[in-house]
Amino acid sequence: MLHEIPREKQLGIMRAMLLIRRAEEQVIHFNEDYTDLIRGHFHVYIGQEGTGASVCAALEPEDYLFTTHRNHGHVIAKGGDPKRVLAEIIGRETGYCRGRAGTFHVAAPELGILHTSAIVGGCLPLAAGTAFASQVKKDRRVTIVFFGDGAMEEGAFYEVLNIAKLWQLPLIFLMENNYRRSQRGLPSHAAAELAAIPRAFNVETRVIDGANAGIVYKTACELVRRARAGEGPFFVEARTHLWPGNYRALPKLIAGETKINWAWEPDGVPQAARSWHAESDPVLLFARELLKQGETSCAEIERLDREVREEVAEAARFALASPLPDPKAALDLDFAGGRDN
Ligand SMILES: Cc1ncc(C[n+]2csc(CCOP(=O)(O)OP(=O)(O)O)c2C)c(N)n1
Ligand SMILES: [Mg+2]
Repeated sequence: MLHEIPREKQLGIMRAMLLIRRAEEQVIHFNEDYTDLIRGHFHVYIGQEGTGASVCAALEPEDYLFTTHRNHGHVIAKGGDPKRVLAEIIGRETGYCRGRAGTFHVAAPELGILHTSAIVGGCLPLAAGTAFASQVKKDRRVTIVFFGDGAMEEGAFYEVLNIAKLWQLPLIFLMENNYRRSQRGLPSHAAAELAAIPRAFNVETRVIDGANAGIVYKTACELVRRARAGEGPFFVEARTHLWPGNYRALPKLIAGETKINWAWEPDGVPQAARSWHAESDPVLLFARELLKQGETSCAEIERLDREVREEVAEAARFALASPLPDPKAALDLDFAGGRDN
């Protein structure tokens, strides 16, 4: 699989995955090491990096991306500056949305991320809108909408799936199935197989291992190319195993920060998360794949990780040193054009 992906691309995906992992660990530190830095609860993308990083590596900068309450990883993967992402998460004026959006709604129009909604399924109709605009304008931009398995319980999902197929929109539905809902023990969907639903709407559908970055990248390249050529829409179900620190709405580093050498020295993984890191951690799985392929050494991967850690530490310093928005300006951005309009 990996031999089909240029080495520079492989290392770019590894770097993006590490950047997301280290940034999300920092977000958890923001919550655990400080008081009231993050107001309310939050979600992290740990465990799903193989999907977001690899899909975004197949996109062009001008392509549109929509995401969810679990958005930090997608914004970074689309080229987001970790400084501005972390600053937004802790509500600072230097954040992508000038501190007004916070952890749940990080959006960056300059990266093709026009809006982020924490309403489950909330971005699906908006994604159909940009895909329709691209079709009308013939600008060859593709829209990708990330959402969780839970969004397939929402009515908007079915309307968008239907109209996207009828109008053959350049839209890719990227459903990240982390089985979080079913872990509560209650069935949350009547369908035996979620992928059967888009198939019933005659939407070409792939079910892939979302923790296998190589497979995700290859699938995304093909579908993005075909969506750009007018063959869309497409549906992808990317399956991952829920990171055990993620179960509740206040994620915890139950095994501490990930050590990259666990990829080749698995005995070091603490018992609390041993089986997950050994079998399901997309970052460690991809590092292992690179090593197996033989063109990348442990030292190179460690160097990449060190660089990324420094970048995230610098981003955290930037975010913490940034000012909160001026309370008097709270209403300034309510309406396009300012409060006088
Ligand atoms: C319309 C709506 N209903 C309920 C919620 C509360 N809620 C937040 S996350 C979540 C679970 C969503 O599951 P999924 O879409 O699979 O995302 P995951 O957290 O598993 O990544 C729910 C029900 C919400 N934000 N919006
Ligand atoms: Mg889910």
